[in-house]
Amino acid sequence: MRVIKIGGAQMGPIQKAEDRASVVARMIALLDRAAEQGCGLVVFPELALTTFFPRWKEHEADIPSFYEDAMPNAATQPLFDRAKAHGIAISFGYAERTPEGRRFNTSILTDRTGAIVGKYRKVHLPGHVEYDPERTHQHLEKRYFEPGDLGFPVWRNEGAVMGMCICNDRRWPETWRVMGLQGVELVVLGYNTPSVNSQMGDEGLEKRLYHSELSITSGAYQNACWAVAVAKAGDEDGHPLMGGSIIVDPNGFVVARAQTEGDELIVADADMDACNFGKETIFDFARHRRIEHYGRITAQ
Ligand code: ING
Repeated sequence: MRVIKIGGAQMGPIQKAEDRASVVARMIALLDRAAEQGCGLVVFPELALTTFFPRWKEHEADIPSFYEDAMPNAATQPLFDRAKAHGIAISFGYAERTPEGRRFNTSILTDRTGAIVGKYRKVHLPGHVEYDPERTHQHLEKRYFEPGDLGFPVWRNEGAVMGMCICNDRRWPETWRVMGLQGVELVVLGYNTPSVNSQMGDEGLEKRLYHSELSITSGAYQNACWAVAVAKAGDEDGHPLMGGSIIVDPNGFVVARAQTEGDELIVADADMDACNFGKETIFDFARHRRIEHYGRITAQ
């Protein structure tokens, strides 16, 4: 039994004006709650340190102020220190600016000592580059980030094979299978998903929650791995983000689900050996896949 007690630390809204210190304090409060419950790993959302700023144009917000030039840094060091004190591994997303000025939608994974063991840069950027007046709200991730250049790596951490993806990545089966082919046992991801579709106003929240859950449960089942998907939720400056954070087992069943759109911790005991049956039978890739028929997937 390789059981990891996993915490999904859903966060409520972060307003444009909220500073990093206030956000980090909220993250530490969730971390303390997770420590009380004996968690060994806590997963935070995509862009966990700031509001979802890709909804704003340059003249509407101080876009450069939302990026981090180093990680950890002065604002986040207290979070890393608290995680180390608790002996809890963490993962969270943030906007990364490299010394060369390149910008990525990034997430990191630490071990229980607070050391960063993995970094991931979001590959599938939804939305658009130019301002689109037809949309009810903007989604300028293609304007503010480059597609990730690190692929979909996995890392052995805390006795398990772990991988990361971010938000829209979860909707693409290739994301899951590339990690599945590396033996991933736990995929952690954060998301900031608007409650309404900027191009299809009548698409209800229920449908959006369904498509998110469908993407995650399918990815977990089809690759015999655990998945922890954590939302930033609630109303950010008048723009609602959906909740729906879940923990999914290697058979695709939801074993924990957030009930609110605020700061909320969901917890599950995840036995990494529960991945073995699927990987050794129905999804024994070596035995069952027929790659001679799959070429189109990597073609244009
Ligand atoms: N947000 C959304 C997501 O993929 C989206 C964008 C929503 C795309 C719904 C398609 C349908 O969850 C981010 N940040 O990727």
